[in-house]
Amino acid sequence: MKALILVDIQNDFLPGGALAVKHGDRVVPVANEWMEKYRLVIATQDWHPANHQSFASQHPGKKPGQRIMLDDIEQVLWPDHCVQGTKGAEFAPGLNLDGIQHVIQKGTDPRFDSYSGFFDNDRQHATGLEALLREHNVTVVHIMGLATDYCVKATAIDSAQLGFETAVILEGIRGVELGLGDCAMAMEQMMAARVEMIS
Ligand code: VGL
Ligand code: ZN
Repeated sequence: MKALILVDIQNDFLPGGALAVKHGDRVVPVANEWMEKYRLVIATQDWHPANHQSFASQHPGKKPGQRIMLDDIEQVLWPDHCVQGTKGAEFAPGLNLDGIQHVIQKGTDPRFDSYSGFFDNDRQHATGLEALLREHNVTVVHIMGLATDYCVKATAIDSAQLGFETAVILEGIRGVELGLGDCAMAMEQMMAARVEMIS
């Protein structure tokens, strides 16, 4: 069984959103097209409480893009984004929600960020995505969405490390590129983790 995972295709990651990814909206038609080829489609949803510790607003004097140590893990600080119940946290307009069977929410604990759809960044809490895939006897996982250099990368590497045959859909990803070369580096890191690139 193969599954398609749509990573964080949400308003705040689209142009005009709080944490806009350049051309992020272009992954929407790609998702709608690829969805049709899978019997199991799962969307992850970045779903933060308003006091989430990845928000620069929670750290007086800090600005988005700066880094701090959070429980011994380096954390990039972000603008407030994907706050539970807000428009920014909703899935992108035009995304075919009828084609999605399950939604996995992540980043819900104010203390920990969760780039991967599988685990918190501290790797102490599973989101339930692995259990869901095992329940459906999934062996092959295809991944697309936002953002290449954060949540797509983390989800793909975890998927491969958990033993799923994992591929990323090239035309279906876009990155934040906070630093020049971040997306290229993310591609290298995914390939080093045995993630395939397909199109
Ligand atoms: C993401 C930064 C913060 C992502 C989520 O979906 O890639 N990036 N939260
Ligand atoms: Zn987030």
